[in-house]
Amino acid sequence: MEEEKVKLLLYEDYLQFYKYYKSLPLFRCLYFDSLLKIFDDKGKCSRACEDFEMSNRTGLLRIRLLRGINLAIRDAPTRSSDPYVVISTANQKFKSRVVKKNCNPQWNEEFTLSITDINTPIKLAVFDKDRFTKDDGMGDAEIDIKPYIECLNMGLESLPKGCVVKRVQPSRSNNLADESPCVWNDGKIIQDMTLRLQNVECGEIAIQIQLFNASGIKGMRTYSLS
Ligand SMILES: [Ca+2]
Repeated sequence: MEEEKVKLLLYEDYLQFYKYYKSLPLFRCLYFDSLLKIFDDKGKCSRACEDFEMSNRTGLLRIRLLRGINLAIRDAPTRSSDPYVVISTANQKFKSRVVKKNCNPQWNEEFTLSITDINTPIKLAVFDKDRFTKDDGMGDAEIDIKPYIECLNMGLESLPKGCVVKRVQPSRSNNLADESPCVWNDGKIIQDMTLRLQNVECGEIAIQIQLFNASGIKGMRTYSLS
């Protein structure tokens, strides 16, 4: 099967595909959410699906940047700031729009990062836009997706809509300002986070995260079909 075709396989197609490979000797299928990988008896990914295996090793993290709360003042004359947010991982960087003269800005912007390893740090930094001088730092924080991943591993299919799966508490090892609920809703989990900015005198950032195709990420538990 061509690589493109395999990439597009969803659950409906999966059974047919599975049946086909099951008919071949030495093949074993592993089922990951709505996608699959084909392995031979030694656990090596089959040559036919090697490309697919590579492309499937990436999860997508959608970060909705909601708002800033009581951000630091960096423009003395106006007693305000012109904040924007930079979200980055090892090889990706996203920048929000600048909200002028507002220490409680509303962004409501979405960014989608590809994630290959749950241990790769995801960083968020806030800056004050300045026209003639270098932009000033307004603090930073790290986004910890591990509690979210733990929720995914819980097997949630039977839960009612709107159910809080987990409440992540603020601690020294995360940048949470408040309790952070992971809510199960219509087959997906959304986690609300209020991040306390560090390396700054004050300020918090409210975000929402959601992970897609997480089963391909390094560090995830995998599910065996047979
Ligand atoms: Ca400014």
